[in-house]
Amino acid sequence: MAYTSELKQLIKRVEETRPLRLEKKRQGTEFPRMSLVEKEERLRKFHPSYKENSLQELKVGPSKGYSVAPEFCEILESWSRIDPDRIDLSKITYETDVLIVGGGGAGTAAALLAHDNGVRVILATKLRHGDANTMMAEGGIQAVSKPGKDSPYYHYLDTIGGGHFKNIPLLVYTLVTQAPSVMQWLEGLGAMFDKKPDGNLKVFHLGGMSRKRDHVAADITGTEIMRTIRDEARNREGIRVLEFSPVVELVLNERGECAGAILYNLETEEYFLVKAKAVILATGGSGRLHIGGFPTTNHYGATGDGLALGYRCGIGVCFLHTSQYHPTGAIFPEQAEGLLVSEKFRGAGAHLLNIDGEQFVCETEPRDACASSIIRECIQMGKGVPNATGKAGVWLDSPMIDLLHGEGALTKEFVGKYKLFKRYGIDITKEPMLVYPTLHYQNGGLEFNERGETSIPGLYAAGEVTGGVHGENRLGGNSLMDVLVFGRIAGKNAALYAKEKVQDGRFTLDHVRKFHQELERAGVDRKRISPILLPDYSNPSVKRRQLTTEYQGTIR
Ligand code: MEZ
Repeated sequence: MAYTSELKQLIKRVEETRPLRLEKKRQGTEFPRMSLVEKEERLRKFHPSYKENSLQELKVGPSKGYSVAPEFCEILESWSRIDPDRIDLSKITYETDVLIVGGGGAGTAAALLAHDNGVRVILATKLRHGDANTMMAEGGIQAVSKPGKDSPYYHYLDTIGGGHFKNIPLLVYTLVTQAPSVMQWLEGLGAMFDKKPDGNLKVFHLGGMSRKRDHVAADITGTEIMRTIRDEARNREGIRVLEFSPVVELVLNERGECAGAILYNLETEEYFLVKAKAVILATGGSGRLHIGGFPTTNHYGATGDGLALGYRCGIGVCFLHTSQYHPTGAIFPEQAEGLLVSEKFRGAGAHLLNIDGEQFVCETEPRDACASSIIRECIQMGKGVPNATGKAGVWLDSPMIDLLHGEGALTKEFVGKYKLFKRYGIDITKEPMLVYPTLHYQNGGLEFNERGETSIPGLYAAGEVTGGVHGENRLGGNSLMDVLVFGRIAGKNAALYAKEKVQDGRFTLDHVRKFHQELERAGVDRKRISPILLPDYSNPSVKRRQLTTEYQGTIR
C-alpha cells in the first residue's frame, strides 16, 4: 500500500528541512550525542525494559530471585512437553559424538569446527537448516579488518560501553580478538563482502562505534554468511542434518553430564532419542515471545527454546533484564509491521525525523538510547507521525542516501529493502520510511564461559541463547560476530571433550522430575509448557501483541 494522501502531505515537511540538514551533514555537523546522565534518564523514562513493573521475579530454578520480563518467566518456569516416566530411554534412534541443537549461524559454525576436529556431528534444527535470525541479519558484522586507526582495543571499549560496562570482560575480549580471523575464515569459505574499488573491504559506522568497522554484503549480510557456512556444512559427509526436529528435553547421565537429547519429529509427531557425548545449545533468540507487547524482527521459530532447556537442567540465566528494541522497525504498511529496517540506513546518513521534519536524536547513539528517544518523541513530545492504522512513528529519511553518496547508492546498498518497499508502492529513494522500535535481540541468556562451556559437563552453548557478551545492550554488527566466534569455540571444545569421554553412563531425566517438583511446590499452572516451539497466533493474547495498537507509542 502506497502512502496515503495525509502522509504524503506530511512528507513535504521532511523535504522542506532536507536541504539544510544535508548541508550540515556535508559539513560534518551532527546532532549532538547525549551525555551519560541524559542517556540514563532517557532509558529510565522511556525504554520498555526500564519501565516500572516490566520485570517479574523468577520463583523456581537456578536463577530464583532474579527478575526478568514476564514472558521469560513463562517459558523458564514451565513444565516439560514430555512425561519423564513415559519416555523409554533404552531406545536410541541416533548416536553421535556431538549433537548441535539449532541450525542458524552459531549451530552451523559449531558443526564445521566440531567436524574439523574429527568427530561425528548431528545438527538438529526445528525448521529448515538456516531458518534463523542469522539468515535475516541485514546491516553487518563487526570486526577490525585492517590495521590503522582501529584495533580490537577500540572494539572492546565500544562493546562494553554499549553494554553499560556490565558485559563479562573475558567474553568481550574473546569476541573482539577473534573477530579478525573469523572474517578471514568466512572469506576463505567464499563469503562475499562489499569491497571498495581498491579491493579493501567497505566499512560502515553503526550506533556506539568509535570507528567504522561494520562489514556488509549489501543489506543481506546474514544471508550471505548463512549461505556460505550452510553450503559448507551440507557438503561435508560427517555432518548429518535433521530438519523439523526440535529438541524438547536434554538428557543427562547419573554423573550429571549431558548425554543427549529427546527430539520431536514435527512431521510424524514422534519423540526420539539422540545419544551424544557432548551437546551444544545454539537455539537462538526469543523475539517471538513479543516481550513488552512489541512486534519483532525475528524469525518464526525464535521462541527461546534453549533457555527453557538449559534452565531446566540447572544452568542459570543472566542479562535477561533488558531486551533489545531495534530503533527502526517498519510500521507502514501494516503488513510489514515490526520488520527490520537496517541500522545501516543511519550509518549511511539517513536522518530520524519527527512530524515536523526535525531531528531529535543523534542517529549513531547506541540502540537502547536511540529507541528510547523515538518512544519519547512519540509519547511525551507528541511529535510522532500518525499512520493510517492509528500508530505513531518517526520518519527515516532514506532519500538522503542518494543525495549524499550519488544516485544509485541506495538501490545498490539496500537492494533488499528497496525491492520490498517498491512492492508496496513506496520508492524509498524518493520517500522516507515510517519506523518505530521493534523487538530485535535477546541481550542475555544462559550463563556460559569463554570456552563455550556451561555449568553442566558436556553441555556447551553459543550465540543468542547465551548471556554476558553484550551486557545490557548489544551493538549492531556484534551479533553475527558473536554467533561465529562462540559457535566455532563451542564446536571445537565440544569435539575435544567428546574425544576424551570414555564412559557414557546411564541416561536419566531426573533433572526434569526435580524441576517438576519445584514447579508443583510453587503452584505453577500445568498448562504452562516449554519449549513452546512455535508462537501460537491463534491465541488471542499472542495475536494482540503482534497485530493491534496495544503497544507503547501508539496513538489511539
Ligand atoms: O547486528 C544487528 O542487529 C544489525 C546490524 C541489524 C541491522 O540494523 O541491520
